[in-house]
Amino acid sequence: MKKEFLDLGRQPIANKFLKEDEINDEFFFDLKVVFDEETKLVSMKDFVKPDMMFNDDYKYNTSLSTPMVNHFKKTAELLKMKFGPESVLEIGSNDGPFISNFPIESSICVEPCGNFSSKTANMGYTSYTEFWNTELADKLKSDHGNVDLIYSANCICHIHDLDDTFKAVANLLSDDGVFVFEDPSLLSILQRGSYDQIYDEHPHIFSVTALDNILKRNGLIIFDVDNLSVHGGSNRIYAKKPNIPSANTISDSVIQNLRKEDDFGINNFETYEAFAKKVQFSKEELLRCLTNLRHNGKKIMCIGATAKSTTVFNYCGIGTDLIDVITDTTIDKQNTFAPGSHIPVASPEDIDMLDYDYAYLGAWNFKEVIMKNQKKFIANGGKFISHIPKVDTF
Ligand code: JHZ
Repeated sequence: MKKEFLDLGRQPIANKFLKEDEINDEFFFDLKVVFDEETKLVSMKDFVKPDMMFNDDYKYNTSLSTPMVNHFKKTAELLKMKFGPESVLEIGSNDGPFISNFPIESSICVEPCGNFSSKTANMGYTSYTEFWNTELADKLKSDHGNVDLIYSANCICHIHDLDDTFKAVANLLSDDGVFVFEDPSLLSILQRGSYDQIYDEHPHIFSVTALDNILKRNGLIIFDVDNLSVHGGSNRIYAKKPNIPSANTISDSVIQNLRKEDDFGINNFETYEAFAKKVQFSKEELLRCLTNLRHNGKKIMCIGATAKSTTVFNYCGIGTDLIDVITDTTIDKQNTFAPGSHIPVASPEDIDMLDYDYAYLGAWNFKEVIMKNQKKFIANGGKFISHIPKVDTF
């Protein structure tokens, strides 16, 4: 039932920023993308073993991103107001920007990366350094009882076995509890052509349509959907147990999102074939743009050593021949080499932006913040390059 539509070539572990002695011993896999005719789910054809990506060396540190910290604070306030939960569990709590808005005594963190679960543990939260699955849910239920709010951001789409994931949630959730999770939206990705949101950590890219199908068969139903602007367009899904008296009726947003996706063609394989053509064109245009600038003697760097930029650089074959250096505010990514492309990653403080003519936006999702911070570069004639929504300089 699974039909392949996109081949993004050989890719490394997207967040595995390398020390010099790791460069010659890198793991690569074939990144192909498939569409499941039955559930309408878009997934990677072959998955990478979770512990190769999520371990004590994991580099994506949410609290270092001010816009995301603000996002999680607002989300926590909204969920408290809407549901007033007495107990909370976060799946994939990273270093705690969401859970830190809830009381220590009634909140639980699940996070497989020990470098981050130790941070929430040090803050006082009960933290399990584990992957989410039915076994862990059973253990949590016997240790703590049912939970009123289970929340997860940019994590559920990282888990291979969705049936097991949702069964585990349904088992642990209180009868009138809510499961709220947000991940990048397939519709936004198709509309923007942001193929770079596909990498090892995202074995699935969610549409509301596919989630509706898969949640239902695991004892949960969607009762509300928020369309968010974070990460280039995400969906926040609200799910609950069916047939249980609850104040939460089904919102119009569910039907509206299903209809919007159907109108766009999310249920048709042809939509994905058209997307694959758009991706190929984007690659050719980006290479043309960077190569022309280089031939004209321009110096190009990149802002944001993102997982997304790993996909772009490896799919397009971009290395130090086109981009000299990447800057990133995450200390653990600094003084490393980007996966696959081996472009050096530096602290923004160590790079004089006035030495560069162009900055490629590795973190195009933070375009406004980045441009606001680069007034001197812009005043000096510096320009930006992005491939989203189409390859362009500005
Ligand atoms: P950002 C991560 O993807 C990985 P990435 C993960 N798998 C996921 O699902 C998504 O997030 C949602 C830096 N930066 O958030 C900080 C600057 O250097 O787009 C970050 O390293 N200067 C969990 O990696 C990176 O850019 C700046 O001014 O694609 C942004 O990473 C700003 C604003 C950020 O996620």
